Amino acid sequence: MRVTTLAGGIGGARFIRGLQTYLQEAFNDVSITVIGNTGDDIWIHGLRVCPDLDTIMYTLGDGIDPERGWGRRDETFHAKEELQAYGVEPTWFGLGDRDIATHLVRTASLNAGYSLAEVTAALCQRWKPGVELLPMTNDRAETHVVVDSPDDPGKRIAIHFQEWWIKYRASLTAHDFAIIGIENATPAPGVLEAISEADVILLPPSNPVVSIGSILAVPGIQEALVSASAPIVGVSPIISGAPVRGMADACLTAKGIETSARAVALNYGARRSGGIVDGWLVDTSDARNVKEIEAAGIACRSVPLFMTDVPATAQMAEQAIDLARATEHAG
Ligand code: FO1
Repeated sequence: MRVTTLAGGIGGARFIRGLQTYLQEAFNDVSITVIGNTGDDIWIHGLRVCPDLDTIMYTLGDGIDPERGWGRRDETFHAKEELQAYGVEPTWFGLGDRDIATHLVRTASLNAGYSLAEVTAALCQRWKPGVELLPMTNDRAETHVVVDSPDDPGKRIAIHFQEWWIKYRASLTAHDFAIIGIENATPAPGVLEAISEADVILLPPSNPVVSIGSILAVPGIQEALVSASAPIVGVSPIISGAPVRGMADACLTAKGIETSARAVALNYGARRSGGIVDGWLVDTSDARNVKEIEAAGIACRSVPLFMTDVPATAQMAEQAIDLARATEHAG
């Protein structure tokens, strides 16, 4: 059973953790390929940081800080404090001492000419996440957010997604998102094959705009999904009209999408009418939307979607796989 998932950071990583547990119990020969979002990537103090790739690698490799959901467990921030003492900006980014080692290895390897995909595979040799982790692209594709300048509200500026997310906690109204360089980006090696050769393709409950949306924005990836032979099932990141964590609502609003399980499903669209999903899981609290989602051509089930622990997440993953196999993809 070959499963390919697109994934962002914390929500995606936690879902894949449960997917691994379910698949290992239910199938003999299992492989998972994760196509990770790199739109959040940023240069910090000369180091290349890949938040979503690292969150997946650390979560599946058991190096993650379980409370924060990002960065390393048992972390310290002495280097960050020292940089702050020197008055060096940015001071808002939580750069951990253990985490810096990952960025030093990555930056040195990139400077030596290795691709992000090669570097990611090398880092995974230590962390052994149990999945093939591919960046969506090796090329620069950094998400920036168009906001009203805090210093000059009459002016619109684009700030890096991380600054908007961390420094401003998404409190500045996002007028739009621009992924710098995306039009020239190509899918990383293995990405299109992971889509075309999958038995099942899953969209975890990642941020539909800046995580899944950024992956879909890499030229060629959305087309590959539309024409994939595998059924494609998504898991709603919105429960009872609110994101479970993170600030996906601020992102959805910027795109004019209602913050609801139904609206996110319809935004991805039914594959039979040119979209990318054949099936969609909503939480039991959103069961009233199942009929409408089905009417849009998307098979839909309502199941518990709170990833409270690995067993609960494994049950969600089982439901997603089950729905995918029950969904006859017409195309
Ligand atoms: N998120 C925060 O809310 N505050 C931080 O200081 C922070 C630092 C950080 C460092 C490394 C890393 O890999 C992730 C980090 N994140 C932090 C999370 C990150 O901003 C988000 O998880 C993703 O970019 C959005 O999914």
